[in-house]
Amino acid sequence: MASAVVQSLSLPSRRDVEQKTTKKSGKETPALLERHVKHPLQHRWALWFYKNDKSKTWQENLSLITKFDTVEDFWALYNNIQVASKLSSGCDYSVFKDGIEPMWEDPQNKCGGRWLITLSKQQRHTELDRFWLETLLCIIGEGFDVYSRDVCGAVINVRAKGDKIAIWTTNAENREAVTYIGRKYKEGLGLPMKIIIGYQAHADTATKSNSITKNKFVV
Ligand code: MGP
Repeated sequence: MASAVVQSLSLPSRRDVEQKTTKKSGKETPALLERHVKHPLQHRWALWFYKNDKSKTWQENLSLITKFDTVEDFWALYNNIQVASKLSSGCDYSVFKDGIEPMWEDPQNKCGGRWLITLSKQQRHTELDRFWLETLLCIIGEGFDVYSRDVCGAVINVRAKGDKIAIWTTNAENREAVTYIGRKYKEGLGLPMKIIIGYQAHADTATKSNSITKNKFVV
C-alpha cells in the first residue's frame, strides 16, 4: 500500500544510513548526504483549517495553514498540529492538492463528489484520529494507483452530532475511478465488508433540502 511507503519513510533510520556510508577519505559520502535529502511526494498539498465563526461567511472561516511536498515535511506538520479528536466541534481540517480550494465551487470539485465516512460519537475516541491519518496517507501516498489523479483532497468535519471524514474526487461521473478509490479506501481503513460507504456528488450535497444526500455509488 502506498500509504505504508509514506509511513515507513517517516523513520529514516540513522543506522540504515550509516551502514550504507563508507568513510574512506573523511569526506561525506553520497549515502551520508542522503540523510539531508527529503523524500518528495508526487504532489504538493495544502492544509486548510475551518473554524466556525457565525459572524463570518463559510468561505471567510476557511484559512490556508501551510503547504508541504515531502514526506518529512508532512510528518513535521502532522506531529505539530492538534489531533482532530481534540479540535472543537464545528472545526474542519482539509488537505487538498495545491491549487484546488477545499470547496464545492473550485473548478476541480464542482463536478465531483466525496466518499463519506460517518462516525458515531463513540468513534471519536476510538477511530477518528486513526481513520484521518490513514486517509491522509492514502491520498498523499497516491494509494489509488492511476486513479489517484482523480483525488482532489480530503476533509474531516468535527461535529457534535457525529464526525465525518471524506475523500473528494474530481468527477462524479467517472464510475471506474470513483469505485476503485472507494474500494481501496475502505480496504485502507480496514472497514469490514458489511460496512457500506457511500459516494455523493457535491451538486447533490450542495442542493440537499434535508440532512440526507443520496448516494451515487456504494461499496
Ligand atoms: P458541512 O460543514 O460540510 O457539514 O456543511 P455539517 O456542518 O455537518 O452540516 P450538514 O449540512 O452536512 O449536516 C455545513 C454547511 O457549510 C453547508 O450547508 C454549507 O452552507 C456550508 N458549506 C460546506 N461546504 C463543504 C461548502 C462549500 O464547499 N462551499 C460553500 N459555499 N459552502 C459550504
